[in-house]
Order: sequence, then C-alpha cells, then structure tokens
Amino acid sequence: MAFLQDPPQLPHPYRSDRSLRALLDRTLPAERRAALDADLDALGDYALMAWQRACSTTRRKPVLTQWDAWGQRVDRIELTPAWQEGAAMTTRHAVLAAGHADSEHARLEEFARVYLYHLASEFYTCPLAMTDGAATAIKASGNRELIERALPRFLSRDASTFWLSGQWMTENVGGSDVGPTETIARQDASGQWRLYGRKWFSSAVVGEAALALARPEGAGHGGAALALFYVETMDGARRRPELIIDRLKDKLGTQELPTAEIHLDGLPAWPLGELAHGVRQVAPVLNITRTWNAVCAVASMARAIALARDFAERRRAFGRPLIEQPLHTQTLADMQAQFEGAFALAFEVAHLLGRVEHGTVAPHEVALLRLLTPLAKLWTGKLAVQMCSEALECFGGAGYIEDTGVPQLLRDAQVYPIWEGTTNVLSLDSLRGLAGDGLDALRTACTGWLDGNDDMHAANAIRQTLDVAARWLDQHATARDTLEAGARGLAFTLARCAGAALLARQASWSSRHGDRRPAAALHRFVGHGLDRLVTPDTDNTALLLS
Ligand code: MFK
Repeated sequence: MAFLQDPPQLPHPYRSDRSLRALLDRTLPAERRAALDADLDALGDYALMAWQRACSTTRRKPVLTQWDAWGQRVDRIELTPAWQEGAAMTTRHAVLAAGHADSEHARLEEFARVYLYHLASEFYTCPLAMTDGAATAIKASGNRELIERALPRFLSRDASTFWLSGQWMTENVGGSDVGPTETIARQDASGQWRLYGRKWFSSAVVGEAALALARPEGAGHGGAALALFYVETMDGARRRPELIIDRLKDKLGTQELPTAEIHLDGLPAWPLGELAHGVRQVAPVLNITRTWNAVCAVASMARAIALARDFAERRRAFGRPLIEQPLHTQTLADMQAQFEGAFALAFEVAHLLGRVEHGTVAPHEVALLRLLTPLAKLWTGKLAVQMCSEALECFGGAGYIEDTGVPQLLRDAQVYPIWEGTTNVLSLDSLRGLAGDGLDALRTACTGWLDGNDDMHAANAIRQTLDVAARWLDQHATARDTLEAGARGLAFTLARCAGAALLARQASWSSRHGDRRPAAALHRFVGHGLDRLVTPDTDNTALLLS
C-alpha cells in the first residue's frame, strides 16, 4: 500500500484553547463565567463543523446578478452557506448583543464569542464589526431617533429582526485619507438628505443599513467639513433603487465576503449629529472595528498553530515525527509564545473597552485604551500574516495546496494589516494616542500587570525597554518628520512591551493555578527582544529612493 498522509485534525476550538479558557477563568466572576460556557461551546462546535465542511466541499464565492431575465436591474447577491447562517448564529449566540449588555465584562464576553466564531463565519465578522461600530457611534451621538430606530435591530437576538450595518468611507480618491471624500449630501425639496457618489470598498453591501461619510453640499474642502450619515438600504424586501451595486471585488483573500463597489444616486440619509467633523464622529466605529480586527487576527493565529501543532504529531520525516525534531519544535514554540503575547494584548483591549464604557476604570485607563487600540491592531495584523505563513511552511508542500484548507489562512490573514487602517496609518494613530498621557498610562499599567510576577528578567526587560522608548520619544518629540518616520518601530516596541507585561499578569495567575505554560511563553517571548526602535536616517532614505 502506498504511503498516505493523515490530514491534520482541528481540536475543538473552545475546549482545547487554554489561553481563552485561562483568561476567562481569571477575569470573570464565577457566575458570569459559567453562564458564558454554553455559547462558547456551541460556537466551538460550529467552528469545528465549518472547518470540516470547508475541507470536504468545493469553496464558493458570492455571486452578483445585476439584471434579471426581463431586463430589470436586481443587484441580487447569492451568498455562501456560512453567510446564509450568519444572522442566525449571531443572534442565537448574542455575538453582538453580548457586547452591549450592562456589565463591564460585556465586551470581553462579546469578543470571546467573536474569537471563536470568526473563521467559521467566513468573515461575516467584518460586517458584524461594522454593525457593532455603528451601534457604538449612534449611541455616542446621542441621536434618540436613530438610537430607537437602529439599535434594537443591530443588537437583536432574533434573526428575523436583525440588521447588518456597513461603514462606507473608502472612495476611489482614498481609503486612508478620507479628507477628499467626493460623496455629496444634498437636501431635497422636502428637507430630506440624500447621498450622491461612489464608494469603492463596501464590505457590508448585503446589510440593511450603513454609516457613510459625505460632504454636505456647499461645505468646504477637507476632512473637517465632512458629515456622518445613517442610511438604510432596503425598501421592504427590495434593495432601494438609489443604491446601485457596480461590481463585486476580486480579492486576494476573504473571498466569501461580498465586498462591492457601489454608487449612491440620491439614497435617503440622516445625519448622526452636527453637519461637520464626520471623522471625529466615525472614530468610535474605527476603534471598535480595530478591536475586532485584533481579536480576529489572533483567532487566525490560534487556528494556524492548532493545525500546525496537530500535523507535527502526524507527519514523520527523517525517521521520526516532526514533533520530535528539535528545530521544528523551536519553530512551534516561538509561534506559541508570540501568539500568547498578542492574545493577551488583543483581549486586554476588548476588556478595557467594556470597562471604559461602564466607567469602572482608573483615570489613566482611558488614555491607555486610546493608545492600546491602534497598537493591538497594528501588531496583531502583521503577526497574523507572519504566523500563517510560518504555519503553511510547517506543512511543507501540502501547505501550498489549496484543498488542504491551509493556504486560505494566509490569504485571508493578509487583510488584517490592510483594512481598518494600514500598519503605517495605525502607527501614526498611535502617535495621537501618545500625545498627552498615553505613555505614562502605559507605564503605570505595565507596573500593575507585572506586580507579583517572579520572572525578574522579563520585568526588567519590559521596564528598561519602556525607559528607552520614553527617551526616544522625548528626543524626537519636536522633530515631526523623524517622529513619524520612526513611528512604526516605536509602535511595535510599545505593543510588544504591553503584550509581554500582560502575559506576565496571566503567567502569575496560571502559575498559581498549576500551569507554568504562560510563564514559559513569557520567557521565550521576551527572549526575542522587545525593542524595535529605529531612528531613521532621512538622508540615507532620500538617497536610496532617488
Ligand atoms: C474581521 C475583522 C473586522 C474588521 C472590519 C473591517 C472593515 C473593513 C472595511 C474598511 O477597511 S473601511 C475603511 C477603514 N478606513 C480607515 O480605517 C481609515 C484609515 N485612516 C485613518 O484612520 C486616518 O487616521 C483618519 C481618516 C482618521 C485621518 O483623518 P483626518 O481627518 O486627517 O484626522 P485628524 O484631523 O487627525 O482627526 C480628526 C478627528 O478625529 C480628531 O479629533 P478632533 O476633531 O476632536 O481634533 C482626531 O483626534 C479624531 N480621531 C482620528 N482617529 C481617531 C480619532 N479619535 C479617536 N480614535 C481614533 N482612532
């Protein structure tokens, strides 16, 4: 009989995830912890089923039909199975609703669900993230009419009343810089606002609502003159004729996600608040979706490691299983250590978000959340690509073969550093977070997280690196170009320090409960160094690029 390789088996994504379980055991009051278990277990079951389904069926993409047989414009999108199941899964397990419950733990409980649901959902989590952001921005706007109209839909626990919301910002002219937005908002004779323009990257076009940036007619140029509008896309069962789907995007990854180019030809719209400062008003959406991005990026890492780890037991080479090969085990252990640091940071942002929303934080923690949100997004986004690439390599040639299900991990992961702000845009945003008290807030927080940890080497490395970063920042604070040119190195340094200190906090707790693995992860993580600071040599850069 010729040799046949055992395919990798995915362990149960919830029951086997010691990082998630330990985090929830440490953080949640016992009653809440117990109440959460059924939803997480069910989402883990669904994730397992979805992986098996993906491995045993031909992958499908959404299909746009623009015209029916009789020449009628219909813009109908046929969705993949996971997308068809999205509303039912979301509402049944309160994936969104949980985050808006009246508890400081609500966001943590929401993001535990997101983490388990994400890959199985085939990035249905993308419009869910935007719906969550829209709910948060509408709440923040204080607009009672919209709160009463949209929130019961967005946070519904009944699939028949649930609405998805998009976030329409990106246009041909820009995705990072939305200041030149060309979409115009014009009032008709009855005083109703209507939107006219093209949106170039609309990931939730199948949703029932959206938040859109537009320039009120007659307003000036630039970002400050933009306003934020709420729109609805459906008129009963039919898509509104003022919303035209031009085409679906052909993307590197996230191919089940029906991202569209659309144009708006008078779509009715309602301003959230004042008719200016739309970027400021959309900022809650950005920060929420960036938190989703970070949690979803660590979910991809967890999946990559779980598959690579399982395969290492099944695959033999050079006379022994991969798991017994010294260099292969180093690779897996490094992946695990990096993952644990990134996981700690992504979930700290999630938990902190809920605590800030419920006013149960210390004074420095508001600034801390502002800083950690872009740091978590930029670091986990990049790391997910690196880690999924490494995982493909752990499978050798099989990792490059589409129907093993493994390559999709890498193609999908490449979106994390791009959407919701690229690594550079997020690095610059972290400078906004550092203005004022950001760095002091991080140092205070790290001191608290390190309290009681017995790994003095790690604690010293974190403190020293934060000192070096503080000096670097002081030195370049007034040289804006150098500061911006070095912002990425600074951001990665701070993200790694935060991840390490948070991992130390988890390691202290886990060690007390008999599990030394997070302590081992901390040791290895810090061993790879925390400092990524660079002071760019601008003369050299100019020469090199000339
Ligand atoms: C599966 C995971 C789910 C993920 C969902 C994925 C959805 C995918 C679809 C997309 O990708 S949608 C496109 C996403 N686009 C972006 O994320 C935009 C990226 N660009 C930025 O973030 C720029 O930094 C930004 C557009 C915000 C810059 O705009 P401006 O107008 O040049 O910024 P400015 O003047 O510095 O800031 C305007 C105001 O907003 C300021 O407040 P004030 O008016 O009070 O001074 C800023 O402080 C505030 N602001 C900006 N970013 C903020 C913020 N406030 C809080 N948090 C932030 N992050």
